[in-house]
Parts: sequence; structure tokens; C-alpha cells
Amino acid sequence: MEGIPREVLEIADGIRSMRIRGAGKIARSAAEALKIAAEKYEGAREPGAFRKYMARVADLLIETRPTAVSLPNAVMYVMQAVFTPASDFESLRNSVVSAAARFIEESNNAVKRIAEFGSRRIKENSVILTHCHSTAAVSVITEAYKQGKVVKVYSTETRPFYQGRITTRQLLENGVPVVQIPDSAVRYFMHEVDQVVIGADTITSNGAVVNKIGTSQVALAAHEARVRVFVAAETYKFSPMTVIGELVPIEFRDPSEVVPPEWLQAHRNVRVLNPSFDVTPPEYIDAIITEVGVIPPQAAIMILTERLGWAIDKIKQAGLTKLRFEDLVEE
Ligand code: RUB
Repeated sequence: MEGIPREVLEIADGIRSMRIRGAGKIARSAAEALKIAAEKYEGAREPGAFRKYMARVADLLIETRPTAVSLPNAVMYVMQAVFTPASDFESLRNSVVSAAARFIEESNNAVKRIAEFGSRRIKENSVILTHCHSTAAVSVITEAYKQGKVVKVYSTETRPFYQGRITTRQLLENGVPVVQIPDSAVRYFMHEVDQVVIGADTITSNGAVVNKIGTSQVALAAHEARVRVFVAAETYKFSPMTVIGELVPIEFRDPSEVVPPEWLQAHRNVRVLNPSFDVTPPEYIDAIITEVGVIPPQAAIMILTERLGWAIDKIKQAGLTKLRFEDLVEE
């Protein structure tokens, strides 16, 4: 990690340990880390050395968590500037810093647009159910509440990491009436629910939504009860890698998040698994609310080609199945 600024290492560690979490925040923090890395670069003042250094930082960041595609997409967005031909170091560094700032600004604006578009899809007097903690979903719900449309929100605990408690706290702070329920009570309450609003970590080219573990069960219960499921997701949550047939890697986290370490010690022959995400097929999703519009999940490929066509081209050209920016730096 030599030569990489302490603030950048702290952000990488924050993402790894989930101090920084949620796909959107992870993406913005990664862009911020690249911005800091560029600003604090102290190596040789020539484009080649700078590009190698930025590629090292980019690889460090994308290796922190595997599932949310917002992370590599944010890094690719900024790294486009790194790879643009430049005659002098200073102008290259400046364009990288402004690309990172632009990503953060666009990302924050995207969440606002999603709140605006998504709130229009919420009916009067709605009871909403949400799962995990998604900034995009909370924004939609809060905006709909401000318009007087939300009477109650069911917020799942989201075991084992309890991100649902963050959702509950934020909604309460925004004045929204919220009821915290265990994940296992979703089907019990579903008959009262009018709409499910959730976020996404990754959306595949066929419109499947990868989100916090338990999302597919929520969607299944909603489908059974004929309750609509809306996914609030910025366009950088769509995965270019899935266009070339790659599957989305599902993160398995430490068993100690599920059971206390003493319990594991006392039951050494028991295997505990902790998958962090699951896949909800497009048939269980009514609409995806993005900053460029509300689309059916089947239109995911349209978003991918229109918004991330450049990333798909890059992946195809380089024949990549796994992103590694150090491989993209020319000697
Ligand atoms: C968070 C999670 C969220 C999405 C969307 O998982 O699954 O639903 O990331 O969130 P984790 P946002 O807590 O493991 O990061 O809308 O904030 O991007």
C-alpha cells in the first residue's frame, strides 16, 4: 500500500468493514477516494507514472466488496479520465479530479430524480414495505410521504447486520410513521401492504435485481399477495459485465455476523453460512425507477447500452472477465 494516502486506505477499509455501506454510498465514497488519491499524488509528475498509481488505487477499491456493481462502475467512470490521452501531468490530474467530483454530483442528483419519479408511483393512503437500508428507496418513500400519500411503512430488521434499523431511524427522522418487523414476519403483514419499495446493488442485463439477502423472499410474498414491487436504482447499478454473460458474484460474509463467536466455539461441527445478497428474477418486479425514467425490468439492456455502452465496449475490447485496472495501463 506504499504511496497510497491514508484517507484513501481508510475509505477502502470503511467499505470492506461496512462502515461505509449501501451501493450508492459505496460508489460515491470510491469516487471520493480516487479524487483524494489524485490530489495527494506525490510521485513522478508525468502521465505514465500517475496512471499506474491511479490503477493501483482503483484495483484496491474494487476489491473491497464484490457484489454491488456501483463500485466498479463508479471507479470506471473516473478511470476513463485517467486513460484519456494527455500531454501533461497537471491537466490529466485536473481532469481526474473533476471526473470524480462530477460522478458524486450526478449520483446525488440521480437520487433526487428517483425520489421525484418514484413518488408518483405511490398511491394515496399507501402502506409500504421496505427491506434493508437503501438511500434511493428511503428517498422515494420520504418524498411520497411529503406528498401526503404514505400512512405507514413496514421496515424489516434485515438480519444479520440489521441495516433495517438504519432505515427505521432515517424514516422516523423524516417524520414517516414506521413499524419495525422481523424479516420472518414479511408474509404475515403483506396483506396490509400496498407497495414494496426496495433498492438494488446490481441489476443484470436480463432485469434480475441483486439486493440484500431476503429481497427475493419479500418479492415472492408480494407476488403471491399481488402487491407491486418497485426497485429504486441509479443507472450505475446496472452491470456491464452481465452483458458478456458474467454472473454477479454473491458475497458471503463472516459467520460471526450470524451467531456469536462463543456459539461457534461451542458448536465446532456446525457450518454457518452468511450470504449477503440474493437474486430476484424480473418476473417479480413491476418497475425499476431510475434517474432517467421508470422502466420495466425487461428494459435493463436499454439502460445498459444507452448509459454504460462505453463500459461494455471497454470490457469487450480488453476481453475482460474480471476488471483489473493495472492490466489496462500501457507500459
Ligand atoms: C445494502 C443493500 C441496499 C442497496 C441499495 O447492502 O442491499 O439495498 O445497496 O442501497 P449492504 P442504496 O448494507 O450490505 O451494503 O439505494 O443506498 O444504494
